[in-house]
Amino acid sequence: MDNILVIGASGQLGSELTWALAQQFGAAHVIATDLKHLSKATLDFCRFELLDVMDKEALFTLVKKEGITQIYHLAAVLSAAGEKNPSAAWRLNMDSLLHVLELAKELPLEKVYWPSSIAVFGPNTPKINTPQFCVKEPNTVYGISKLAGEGWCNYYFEKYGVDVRSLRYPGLVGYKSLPGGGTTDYAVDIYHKAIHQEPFTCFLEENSYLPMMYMPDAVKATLDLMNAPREAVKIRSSYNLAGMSFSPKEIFESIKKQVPNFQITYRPDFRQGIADSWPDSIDDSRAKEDWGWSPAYTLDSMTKDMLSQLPAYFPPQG
Ligand code: AKB
Repeated sequence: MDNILVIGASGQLGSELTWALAQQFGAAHVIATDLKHLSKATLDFCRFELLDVMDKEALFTLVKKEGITQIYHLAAVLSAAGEKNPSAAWRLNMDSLLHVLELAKELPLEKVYWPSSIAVFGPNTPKINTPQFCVKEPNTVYGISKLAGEGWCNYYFEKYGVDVRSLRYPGLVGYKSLPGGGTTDYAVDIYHKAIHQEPFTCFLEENSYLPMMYMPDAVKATLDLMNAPREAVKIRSSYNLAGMSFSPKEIFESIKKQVPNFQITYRPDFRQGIADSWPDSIDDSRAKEDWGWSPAYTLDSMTKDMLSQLPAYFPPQG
């Protein structure tokens, strides 16, 4: 019987993936962990433990005590937040991964999941249909840490047989929680403004294309990869993954079909430079070939679902 530990469970992806894991493995077999107690309210369907993944001893003790067989390590400082404190971002993103990989080797664990990102690509990467294997010269600390992390995952797989699996997520859009510290966060914030009938100020230019994905697709991709037979997972750095690709102008137009009075202004800030260094769209043919990946949502079907689900999770104040 598998016992699952989710690290960073109260984040944007964590809060949704933890629920899906509880459905698959049974709530009694999933332990959600995060730095703050706060997350308990949104994670009351399974056990919650306070855990600072930087505390290697606490991590090892919990994993051994609970007979954990799989770790989903989701804690990270994202792109925009990382630029404000690069050395802290590097330490958290790298040290925590190395703690988990060491643990996986030592015990050993059955499987590890660790997310990478489109942030591994940089200004010299081909921008359209970015291939799985190509130049990667990231210019954010987040991107540098994700690229180094991919190298470590591949290293632990090749040298020690650790079954670690990874996806390069595009920007993720979901209605259950707010993202924090990313460059793609605008694509979530815009829906919040739309349902509250407020105008939206976008921190990216109107024609700035980025790869994006609706959360149900991201959760499905993660479970599909983790449930694939070991031999099917041929890439042990991280898989390119695509859902859709759109600009701020296109998401605005998609929302306007449902909210005709919605308004937007563009005021690009430092995050524009980060967005400019990332791909417009991604070639994920290896994920399709190796473990049968296929996304379900388009921009318009995501917009319809976001606008209908969001008010229940973020009702108007007062
Ligand atoms: C970010 O914007 O930093 C993240 C990512 C693309 O990994 N959402």
